[in-house]
Amino acid sequence: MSQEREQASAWTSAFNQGKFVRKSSEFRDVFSFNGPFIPESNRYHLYISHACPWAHRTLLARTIMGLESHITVDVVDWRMNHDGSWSFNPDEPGATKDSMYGSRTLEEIYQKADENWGRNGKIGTVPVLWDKKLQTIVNNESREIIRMLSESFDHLRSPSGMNLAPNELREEIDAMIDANYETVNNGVYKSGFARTQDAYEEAVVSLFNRLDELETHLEGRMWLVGQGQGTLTEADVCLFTTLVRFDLVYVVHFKCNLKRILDYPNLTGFVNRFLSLDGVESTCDWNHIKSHYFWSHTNLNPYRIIPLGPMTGPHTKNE
Ligand SMILES: N[C@@H](CCC(=O)N[C@@H](CS)C(=O)NCC(=O)O)C(=O)O
Repeated sequence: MSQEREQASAWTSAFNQGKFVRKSSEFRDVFSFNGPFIPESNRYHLYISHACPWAHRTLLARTIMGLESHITVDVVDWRMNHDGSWSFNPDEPGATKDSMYGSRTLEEIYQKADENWGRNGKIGTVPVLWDKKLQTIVNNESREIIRMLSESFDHLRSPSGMNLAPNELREEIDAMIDANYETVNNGVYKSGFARTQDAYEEAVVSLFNRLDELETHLEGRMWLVGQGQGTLTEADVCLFTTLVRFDLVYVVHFKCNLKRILDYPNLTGFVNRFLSLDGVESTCDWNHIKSHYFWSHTNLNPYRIIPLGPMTGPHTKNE
């Protein structure tokens, strides 16, 4: 069987068991100093949603590396349309217009990159890394985008910016990101979008098993990988964007309620430590995060009621 057919058959089998299966990203080009996507200042643009944990990774990498003056950003409205597509709504606080083309929807951006886009029934996701010069999408897979920044934008990093994937830690970083991806990052979605009791329980149990392991792992450590107390890396970025949404959204909306992050002292310490890094707090739009999930997934929350709580957690700090 071809690899593609094998994947399709695995997808159907998981779907038939009531499991949530994430679609794969379509644009997978990488930067190269030999072209066509040469890493240069003011050539690339990020389309993100503040609600989305995957897009948040890319905004964080840009902030922590100090690349704000080299890579521009637009932010979609937190309201995801019924078909899963995103719109621009400059009237919404925290959202922007499409500063490149004044598009109404992110679908228009995908169509510019692929004229057949839309005919295949696919809906574009955030984040999108856009090349302003060649007017196309370079990549729309968050993990690859942050690695491309670590690898190819290091020469533009600000003096106080950090490289989030030092060579000597790459293997450890990748293993940590892998270990957290299906269980935690995607695990919350697998729990929330499960369509059978068994699929839900399988997801939520492996999610909390992994959180328990991470709680132990972080004992006496600041960051997930590296010697001693650890070094801040992409692995922390990838875990943080899920954990910071957990108590605010996932506990209720995705039924991830065996415990809260607040019940885990080391994970709570990790979230607070990460939040106190320069510029990080300003990348967290609590209203976009919370409103997006409860409003957008009407299959889970048909009346779009947004819970008042929780009354504790990082989102209450500036209220
Ligand atoms: N694999 C992608 C996942 C991106 C993703 O699923 N983004 C969500 C928002 S959290 C999205 O745009 N969903 C729209 C849809 O699926 O139609 C990545 O990590 O970049």
